[in-house]
Amino acid sequence: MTDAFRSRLLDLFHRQEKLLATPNLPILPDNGIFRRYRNPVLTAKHVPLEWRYDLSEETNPHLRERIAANATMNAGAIRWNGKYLLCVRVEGADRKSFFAIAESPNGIDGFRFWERPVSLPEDAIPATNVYDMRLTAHEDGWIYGIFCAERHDDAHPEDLSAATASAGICRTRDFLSWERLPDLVSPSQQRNVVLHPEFVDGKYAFYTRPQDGFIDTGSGGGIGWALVEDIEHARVTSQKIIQRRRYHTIAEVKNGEGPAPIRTRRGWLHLAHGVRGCADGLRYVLYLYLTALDDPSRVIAEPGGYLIAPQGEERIGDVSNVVFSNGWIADPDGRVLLYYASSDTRLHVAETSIDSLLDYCCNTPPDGGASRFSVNAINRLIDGNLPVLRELGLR
Ligand code: M1P
Repeated sequence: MTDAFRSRLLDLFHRQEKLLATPNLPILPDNGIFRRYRNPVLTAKHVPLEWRYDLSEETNPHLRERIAANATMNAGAIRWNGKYLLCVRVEGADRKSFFAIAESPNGIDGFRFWERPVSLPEDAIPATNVYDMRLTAHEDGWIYGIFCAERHDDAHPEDLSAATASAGICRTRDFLSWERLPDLVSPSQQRNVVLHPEFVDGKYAFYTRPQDGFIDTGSGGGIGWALVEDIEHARVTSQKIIQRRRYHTIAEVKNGEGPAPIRTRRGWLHLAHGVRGCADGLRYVLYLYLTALDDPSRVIAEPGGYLIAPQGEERIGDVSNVVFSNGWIADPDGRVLLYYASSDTRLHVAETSIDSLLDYCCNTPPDGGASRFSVNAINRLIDGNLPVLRELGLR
């Protein structure tokens, strides 16, 4: 190996090691509900060099990048053997996404990819693109990954952008070997499908997102709920909408379940994304809702507005003005790490707790549906606050 080659190779590695070892610090003060961290937890620059470069001087004497990584985003998340694992959507420069496991000792920094990306077995009809895996540790003992499998829609051979979206299903016990089950059979296209962690009435329960086309949810209505008898031949026979899209809300155009919900003392805590249209295109934000413990499809609290919206550099990327989440981890002590991607480009963490999220869910006024109800809610808050401020001589 020539000195020049060795020196460039070591330089590349040392630079990446420095990035991977950078401590992540909270941005303070926070809003009392969740705190952001200064650095993304994963970017395209975190993808191992041996996945991107040919490190042989013979075949790549100038040590040029051969297979570029474009983005690290929309990750499923789980705590496993005391470690924080992310099943990351890595997207190459060729626009193909695949899954790769990254691990951290604390969930905030130090994420490193495992040796190789996930080798996912195919369904009967191979997919062109796979993305956005939701991980569910199910009470049946398996860890399931539900993801979007995208294929060209051959009903429209002339239209190169015509595609279909369906829910792919796989399962694992060690994140190394994956069993592929047949895709969810559904009367409509599906994206953002999530498996509930417990049996409901003895059946597997799915959060669905019926859609008329690959992009349009159209008559789909919102986030659905479907019970399925057999996970090995999963079929949606009926689904009801539990989270509707509504006019002039953060989820007017579409919405979708985020990660699998978390069981809490007050109900199932859900994270979802809502999408609205504006002159600038689509804007994706994250919101919470709570459902009943005895019926995870019955909404019992629905705070108005968003929990997290893109801010600062998060607003810019491949698909700008987007935050998206399909992974969070609840620690035994109640800490919650919420992983969200910004603008389909990079992955961040927000730190919060079950208590904060429940308090937010149950004490944020619901969306009243019109400006006058927003003003009424603010006036009620002011009525309660004025005596406090007067007592302190601040008003
Ligand atoms: O580009 C924003 C997001 O768009 C899709 O979400 P939805 O189906 O709700 O529009 C997904 O493809 C997601 O991966 C992406 O982040």
